[in-house]
Amino acid sequence: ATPYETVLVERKGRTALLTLNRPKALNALNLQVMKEVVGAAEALDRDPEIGCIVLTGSAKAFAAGADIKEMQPQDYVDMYLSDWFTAWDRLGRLRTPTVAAVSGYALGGGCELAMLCDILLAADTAVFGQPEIKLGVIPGIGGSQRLTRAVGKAKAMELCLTGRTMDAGEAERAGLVSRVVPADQLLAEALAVAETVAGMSKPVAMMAKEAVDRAFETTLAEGVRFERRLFHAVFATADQKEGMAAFVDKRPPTFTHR
Ligand code: CO8
Repeated sequence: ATPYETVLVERKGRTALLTLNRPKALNALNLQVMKEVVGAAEALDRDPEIGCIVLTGSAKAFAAGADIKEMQPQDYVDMYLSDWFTAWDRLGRLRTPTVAAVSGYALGGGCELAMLCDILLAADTAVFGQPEIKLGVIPGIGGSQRLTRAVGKAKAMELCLTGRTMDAGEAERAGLVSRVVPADQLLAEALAVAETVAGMSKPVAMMAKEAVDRAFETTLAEGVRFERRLFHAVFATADQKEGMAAFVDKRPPTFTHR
């Protein structure tokens, strides 16, 4: 039995599936959802038997944003003292690869939550946007930064200033999502991607994730240096020996995640 009310946790082999479960509020992200999703994800992140984490919502809504009703009465000092939403940052610091499977609305905090994941798969029904400005606020979980890095300034500015949403096709063309799949195949596809990732050497997958993430944090020369150090380091793993031996022997590798 899962100890959480707003997120369901399932394990399928080396893959874990987190399903947001606040259907009446279209998975609006209140503080309870934040605490539970981040708590569940961090517990899975520490588990060596888990190689990839999938995060999904419902068919209608991945998440329709931060909970507007919860935020409405807050004032500046409330928000500042509690450092409102700071725990979401921890989701971006997980070391295990993550996949967001987005169907329906991914608006505001929902779009930001999807962008905190490593691989973003969209159903053809997905709708992305940062409509906060229509409520008199701005993105608060990294949207102005991650959307701009993902789709470039022109589109990010338009979305953040007008609140216009993007459908799945536009999101794919803009580089926000890696692929669009028919809605009824989204979960199966996301789990298949996760199983593929989880079947790789865990330490090597973690290093690949770290290396790609570094591209957003540093200069090209420093990023390449960082990659080169990790590349050299993978030769200390048993899985590099196994992966290359398997290729030479023309057989599938059996990684031990060491
Ligand atoms: N917060 C709270 N409740 C919500 C939210 C939300 N973001 N979205 C939907 N709900 C609730 C509705 O109030 C409604 O509840 P009830 O049945 O009690 O009236 C229920 O979910 C169903 O919603 P609708 O009836 O509106 O469903 P529709 O199918 O008619 O419309 C929409 C779906 C278009 C998604 C619509 O619900 C909508 O526009 N939602 C709000 C989208 C939005 O503006 N999101 C951005 C929120 S702000 C944010 O995410 C970032 C703020 C950053 C703060 C940072 C602080 C540090």
